[in-house]
Amino acid sequence: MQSTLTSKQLGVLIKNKLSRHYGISAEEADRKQMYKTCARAVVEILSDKRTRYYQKLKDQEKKKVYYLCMEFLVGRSLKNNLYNLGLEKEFREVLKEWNFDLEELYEDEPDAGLGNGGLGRLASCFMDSLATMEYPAMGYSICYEYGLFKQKIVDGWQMELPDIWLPGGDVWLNQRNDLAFRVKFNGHVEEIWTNDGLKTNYTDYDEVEAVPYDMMISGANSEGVAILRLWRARDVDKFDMKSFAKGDYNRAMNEKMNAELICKVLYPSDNHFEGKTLRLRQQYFLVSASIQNIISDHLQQFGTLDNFSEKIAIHINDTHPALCIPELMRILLDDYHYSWENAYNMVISTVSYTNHTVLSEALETWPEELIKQQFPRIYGIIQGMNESYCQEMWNRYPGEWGKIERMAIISHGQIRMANLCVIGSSSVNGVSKLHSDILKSQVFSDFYQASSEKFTNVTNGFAHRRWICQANPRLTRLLDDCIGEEYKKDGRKLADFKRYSDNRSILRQLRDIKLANKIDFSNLMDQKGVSIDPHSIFDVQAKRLHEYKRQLLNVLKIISLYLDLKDDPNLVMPPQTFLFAAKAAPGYYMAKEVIRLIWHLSADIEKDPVLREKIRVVFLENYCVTMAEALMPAAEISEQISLAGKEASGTGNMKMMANGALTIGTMDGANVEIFEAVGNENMFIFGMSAEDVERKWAEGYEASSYYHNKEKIHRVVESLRRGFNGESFDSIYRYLIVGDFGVGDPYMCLADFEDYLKVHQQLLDVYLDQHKWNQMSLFNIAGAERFAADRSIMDYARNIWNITPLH
Ligand code: 26M
Repeated sequence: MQSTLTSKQLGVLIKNKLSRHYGISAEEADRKQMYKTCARAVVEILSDKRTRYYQKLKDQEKKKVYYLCMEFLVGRSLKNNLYNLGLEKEFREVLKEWNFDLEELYEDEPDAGLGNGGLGRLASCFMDSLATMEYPAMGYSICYEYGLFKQKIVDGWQMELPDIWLPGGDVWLNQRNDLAFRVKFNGHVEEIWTNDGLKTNYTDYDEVEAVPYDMMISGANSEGVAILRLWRARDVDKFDMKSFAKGDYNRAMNEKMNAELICKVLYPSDNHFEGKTLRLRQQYFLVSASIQNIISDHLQQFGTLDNFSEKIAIHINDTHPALCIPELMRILLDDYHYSWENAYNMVISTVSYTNHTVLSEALETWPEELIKQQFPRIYGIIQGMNESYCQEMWNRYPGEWGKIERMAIISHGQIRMANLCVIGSSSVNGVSKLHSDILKSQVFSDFYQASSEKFTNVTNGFAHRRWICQANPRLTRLLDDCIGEEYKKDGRKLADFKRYSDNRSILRQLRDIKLANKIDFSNLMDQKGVSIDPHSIFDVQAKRLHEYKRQLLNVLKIISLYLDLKDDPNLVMPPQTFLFAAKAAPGYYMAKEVIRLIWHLSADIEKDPVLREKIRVVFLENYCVTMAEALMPAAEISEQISLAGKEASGTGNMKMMANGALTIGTMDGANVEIFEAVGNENMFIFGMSAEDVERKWAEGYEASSYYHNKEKIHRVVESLRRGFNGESFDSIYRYLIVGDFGVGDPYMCLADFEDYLKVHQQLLDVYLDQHKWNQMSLFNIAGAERFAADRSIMDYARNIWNITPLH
């Protein structure tokens, strides 16, 4: 149901808000004031809609899912909500009367960047689907005061600046003081015998108040509104009056600072674990507040917890919220006096877990001592779970110590969060077919043998209404004309677009649309002082910077072309622009070196008037959701070149294909399923498979032998030592050839290099055949049908959460 609000009513709503908040008329308002006012008007419309929806939800007493995630990469909200409410036209009209341009107002909204990359963006795409399809659901996360840092590049070096999003982003948040909970840290636990048996007594703890800030997310063309509940930490009035009276203001305020530190900033590492105490406190803070909230809501509705797991599913997105398992145990045991066995069964049947990475450096393991010191009661429960699980395995696999040790939650003084998740939940899934297979055969093979029924796959998806309909209106109009609008509700219908694969007029329109989007993007970059030729091929690699994603392999390819052109400036080559967008974790040396290499290579090429006619390299600063929304529709080549077996799924790959880009990539993550969807003839696959990679490691991989024996590789690697734009990249040369501990090139760039070059050349040849290229592009758009997040969510709902939409 779209909102039925006339332009006139809307005008009144906006005028009232302007007068209430600023005491001004619409004619007097500036753009920032008008943006905030429109946002407030949307919030009011959403609140009414939510009230109706929540009544329906309550009446139907359906099972609900709670999605716990340390990150939600929301991006902007105004456009998304107006689109989903079906009110864009009305807003545009009203604003025009006062000489405001809605598109310009959109630009005034800061991104809510409460996430690092794929994991957080996936969570946000899922909220859109949950709301649209009217599943009873709620998301929980932390309201970081600073989201992911803003990136600036100075002379090739990445600089990190704080992301100040709340002034401007705060209009979307509704503070709910009435729903605050207290989270306890530190202190001591004693066990005491009472008449009712053994009791635990928790004393000397510190308390922090968790206050929810709700963000409403409208479903598209539906009655649904999803709530993303973001917790902020507030000091529990511990103001030290004594110190204050003595004039020691710092000490008087001290406690407050500590509490509020918890939600100060998002940790900026992606796929890399660092055992920082504050991060652990953030995780427990999220988990404890959310579980208390879930339990209190459930009790309010049903008056008992006996039906808890029938009515509630709790999903943990990666291991970061894993402590919700012992936290739920704790409450069931200590506050509601369930037996250990009953509590254990209730927890397992409620919780499900998604794994997002197989990288060993990303696996969370926390020192036992730290957990014990921070949350002594939780520690005791983890110990109990560990003992009972090991006992069970001991009975099943007597004498198999090695196996039991691998499956234990606690080992060598470390608590392994992934094992806790697998043991404490009823479902474990990977995020693409290949990734889920690797979980079963490698990462969790012991668990898979013991409880194969727990393991399943749910391939990722993306919010196609956001990433096609909103981001690419030109393509959307063409799709609407060709296949009708049904695909907006049912992504599967995108497949109907295949019918137009021989229609020359449609294929030409596809090319025109791409060019127009490229021109838009070039103009946008022009405003930022970056000049891009919209008539060159847009070859895009946009994702977090990580060794396994192999931005370096892409650079080596570009250097190879660069050297070819230096050797023969008359070489015929269609003009290409290589666009990179990536943030590196601030402490990640090699990632920052790769950014520096890209930057200096770019500067080097810019200085050569002949070269830059053919190849240009552009590093796009500060990649974020809003930039991605402009970039995806303009991309022609999608670089998905991770070392096979390492990228759990990828989701940028899906967004680019849906916008008509062709993929050059390895058989990794969801690329494998893209390949199934479009076939070999519509994709450029190269390099080793995950199995080849395993075999190569087993045989012994020597990067230096590639360097010494392959001429093209030698030439490219040598050029790193000579350097670009006057800067040597000996660090990268050493990384590739010498290695830190004797392992050079740990992500096998050199092993895949020649095949990559060859396939890139094939791609350029195809590009010259415009008809063929457009046809391939069309097959990719149609093939994206299976990657709608709606489909992922239906998979979760049916196979894992056991929930159904409201009716
Ligand atoms: C861990 C500890 C401390 C601070 C941060 C982290 C951390 C944060 C994010 C670790 C991993 C994080 O994200 C992992 C991630 O984004 N994985 C990606 O998930 C996507 C969605 O499933 C997949 O498409 C990508 O392949 C996968 O890399």
